Amino acid sequence: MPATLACAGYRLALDRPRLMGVVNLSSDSFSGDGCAGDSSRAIERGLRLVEEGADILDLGAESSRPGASPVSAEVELSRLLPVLEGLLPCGVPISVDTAKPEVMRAAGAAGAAMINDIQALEAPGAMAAAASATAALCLMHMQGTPATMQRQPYYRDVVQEVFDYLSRRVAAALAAGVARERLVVDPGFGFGKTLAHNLLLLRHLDRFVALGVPLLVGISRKSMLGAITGRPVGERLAASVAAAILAAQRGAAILRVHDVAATRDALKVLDAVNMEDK
Ligand code: HH2
Repeated sequence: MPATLACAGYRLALDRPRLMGVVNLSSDSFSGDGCAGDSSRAIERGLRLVEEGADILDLGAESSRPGASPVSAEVELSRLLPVLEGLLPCGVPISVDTAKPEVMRAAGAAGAAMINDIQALEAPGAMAAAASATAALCLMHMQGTPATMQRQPYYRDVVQEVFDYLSRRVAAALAAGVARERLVVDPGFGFGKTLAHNLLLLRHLDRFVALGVPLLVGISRKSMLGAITGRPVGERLAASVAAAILAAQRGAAILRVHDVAATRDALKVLDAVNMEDK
């Protein structure tokens, strides 16, 4: 397993779990903190997350919440580029959450250090667009599309099926000429999965380490936490932090979170406990 992730001009050391802070630029993000076309507010949020300890920032201009409607590449880019440009000097790699090859190309040219694709580079032209750059690539599993994914997710063996899918996408990326040190995989919590599926994936997360590339996990504020705690999205901080720590203990290398400061503190406790073992 690579000990660092190659992200364009950055090399991200993965000797301990890293935090990816979410900056949502859409108007309908499920998490309730979308910066909807307000670039200055988004840049301010990004800078605050870096101050709080984010190791990467993830900019998303198209909501992937269940039932969300897609936006055009033009709209995505008009939301992304000013924020990406404003955050480039912040000192951490900037990831762009997109599935569109034209957005990948433009974001890469503008300095994005990671492409985070919830469709695992399945869109026509996406693999070629991503392979031709030097940004890190996150390949995520999803069953269906955001518009339909929560209607009736079905698996015979969710852990094995997600594992096999990610294994095929890693092989496809390597065959397209992507260096292994640029790859990250993500089981895609909440993307075409019931609560039972999500819990099985989290319980057996350590199995994904065998894929030989770092694991990224995003559970922060998601509806599975609402289903477990009965709390609305604005009150899921404690549950989100607990889920992040459980994922880190099972091998997650990068945690995608909305609440960086709180998760950072919890990771410090985990680090301190793990140090005692060494
Ligand atoms: N989850 C969301 C979006 N992008 N990318 C990865 N790799 N993993 C995830 O779990 C993931 C993701 C959904 O969360 P959010 O961006 O906060 O909401 P929305 O898509 O509604 O803006």
